[in-house]
Amino acid sequence: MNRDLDVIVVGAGFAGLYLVHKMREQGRSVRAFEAGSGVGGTWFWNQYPGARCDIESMEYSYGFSEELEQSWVWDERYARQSEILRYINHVADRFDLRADIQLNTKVLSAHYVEAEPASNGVAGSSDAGAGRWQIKTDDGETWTGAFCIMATGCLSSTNTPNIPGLDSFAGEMHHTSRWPHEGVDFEGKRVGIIGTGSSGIQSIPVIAESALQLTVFQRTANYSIPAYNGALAEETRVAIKADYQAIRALNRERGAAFGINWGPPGGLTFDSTKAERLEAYERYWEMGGLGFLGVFEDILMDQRANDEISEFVRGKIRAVVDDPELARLLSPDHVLGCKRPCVDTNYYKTYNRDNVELVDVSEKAIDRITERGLVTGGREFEFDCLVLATGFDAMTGALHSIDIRGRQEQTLVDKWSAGPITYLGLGTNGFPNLFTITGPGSPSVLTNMVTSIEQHVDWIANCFDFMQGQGHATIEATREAEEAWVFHVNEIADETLYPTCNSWYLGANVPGKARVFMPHIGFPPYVEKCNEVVAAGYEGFDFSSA
Ligand code: NA7
Repeated sequence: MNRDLDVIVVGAGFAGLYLVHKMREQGRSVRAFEAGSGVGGTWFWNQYPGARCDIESMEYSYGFSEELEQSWVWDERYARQSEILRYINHVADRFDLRADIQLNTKVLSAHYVEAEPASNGVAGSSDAGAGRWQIKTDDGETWTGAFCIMATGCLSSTNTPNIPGLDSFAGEMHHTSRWPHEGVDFEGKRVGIIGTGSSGIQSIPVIAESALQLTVFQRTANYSIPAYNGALAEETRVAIKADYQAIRALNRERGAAFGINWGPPGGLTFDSTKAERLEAYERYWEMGGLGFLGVFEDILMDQRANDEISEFVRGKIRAVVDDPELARLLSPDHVLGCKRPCVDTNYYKTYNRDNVELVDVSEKAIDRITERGLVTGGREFEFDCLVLATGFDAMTGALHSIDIRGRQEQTLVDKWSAGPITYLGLGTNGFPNLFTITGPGSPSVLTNMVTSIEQHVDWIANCFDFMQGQGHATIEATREAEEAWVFHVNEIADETLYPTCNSWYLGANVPGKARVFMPHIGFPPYVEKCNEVVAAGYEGFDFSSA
C-alpha cells in the first residue's frame, strides 16, 4: 500500500468527510484517520440521552450537493444525535468515502520533515520524506503527505474534572462525550450528574424519567431556551427545498450563518419602547431556540440591554419552577449569551419532579468522589451511576492531544502556550502545509459548524489548485499576518460582552488553560477577509516551490 499521500486528514466527522470528498474530486490522494470505530466525530461519541443539535436540522446539513439536500428527509425540527449520525453515514456511503477513511486509528504525532538542500542545490531532492508531513498512528504505522489537515473538531476532547478520588467510584461512571453506544439503563437507579451545560441540560430531563433519583450538581446556572421541538412539517421541508441554495446563501449573510426562521434583526434594544421590547422578547421566546438572542442586535454589546433580556429569561424560569428557592438557584446571573445558551425540552420543568434534586456547588466545590458517590458541603451522596456532563477542552484540546511539530521541531503546544496563534484559523507560522478546519481564530463554534466547515474546505481546495497552477510546494502563514489576526480577533471580542464570563470560548473551563477568546465573531466579515486574502494573491501567506 502506498503510504505517501497528497493529503492526510485527521478526523472523520463532518469536516473529514467533506475533505475526503473534495480532495478526491480534485484528483488528490487522500486518507482520513479516525480514532472512533465509526464516522461522525462529535455525533459518533456524544450518544448521551437527549443529545440533539441546537441548530435546526434543515440548516445543520451539507450544502455542497443538491442531490443530497433534496433527497435527505429530516424527521424533526432539531435533529437528534442518532438521526445526524444516520445522515453522516449516508453521506459516507452515498459518496463512497469509506475506502479512504481508516477507522479505529488514533493519530499520535504529526511532524513536518523539513526539506534539506541536496548536494545539487535543489531543496527537497535529498530525502524522499523531506518537506512533507509524517504522521504516526497507534497501530504503529507511519504515513506521509504533502499536506496535513486537522479535521479534529472543536468539541471533541473530553474535559474530565480534576475532582479528587474520581477513579475511586465503584458504580457506573460515564462522561456524556464518551457515552456507551449500547446505552445506559437508569431504571430504578440513583444517579448523580455533574454539569449543567448543554449536555447536562439535554440529558437531565430524559434521565429523570427513568432514574429512581437524580441529583444534579450545578456550579453555574445556565440560560436555556425552549426548543419547541417536534416533527418537521412536510410543507416546511418542501418550502425550504424549493430554494435551498437561496436559503443557505441568506444564512451565509447572517452573523452566525444560521437562522432561517428568525425575523430580521430588531435594531437596538432601547430604540423600542418598554412595551414593544416585552412583546418582542415574548414573540422570540415563543419561536424557540437560539434565535431568541437575535431579538435585538445589541444583546451582546450593551450591558443594559443584556440585563433586561436576562431578567426576562429569569422570569420564565420562575414561571415554570414551582419552588421559588429552586427557581432562584436555577437562575443565571451572568451575561446572557457569553456562555453558549442551551436549547432544551422540559429542562426547568424537570425540577418540579419529586425524584430530582438540585445541589448548588457554586460556593463550595465538590470535595471528592468516593467509592459510593461524592461529598460536597459536608454531605455525602450515594449513587449507582455518576454522569460527568463536564464538557470539552474546546477548540485546542484535540489538536494538543497530538504531538504536532513544525519547523525545527517546534511543538504546537509550545507555540500556543499563551493561547492559539493562527492566521484566519487556517494556518500557523512555522507549520507549513498544516491546516486546521474551523480552527481557533475562525468563526467556528459561533456559527453553524457545517457551513463553516464547507467554507474552510472549499477555501483550502481552491488554494491547492492555485498552488498546483503556480508550481508552489508549500504555503505558510507569515508571523506578521498571524499576529495581526490574533489582535483583530481579540479586538472584536473586546467590543462585546463575550469575555465577561468563564466560558469555554475563553478556555476558562479547563484549569490552567490560557484565557484567550478563541473564535472570530461574525461569519460574513470573516468570509470577506478570506476572499480578500485570495484576491490579493494569498496576502499573509508565503509560498515556496521547494
Ligand atoms: P459545557 O457547556 O462546558 O458544560 C460543562 C458543565 O460542567 C458546566 O456546567 C460546568 O460548570 C460543569 N463543570 C465542569 N467542571 C466541573 C466541576 N469540576 N465541578 C462542577 N461542575 C463542573 O459542556 P457541554 O458538554 O454541556 O456543552 C458543550 C457544548 O456542546 C455546548 O455549548 C454546545 O455548543 C454543544 P461551569 O459552567 O464551568 O461552572
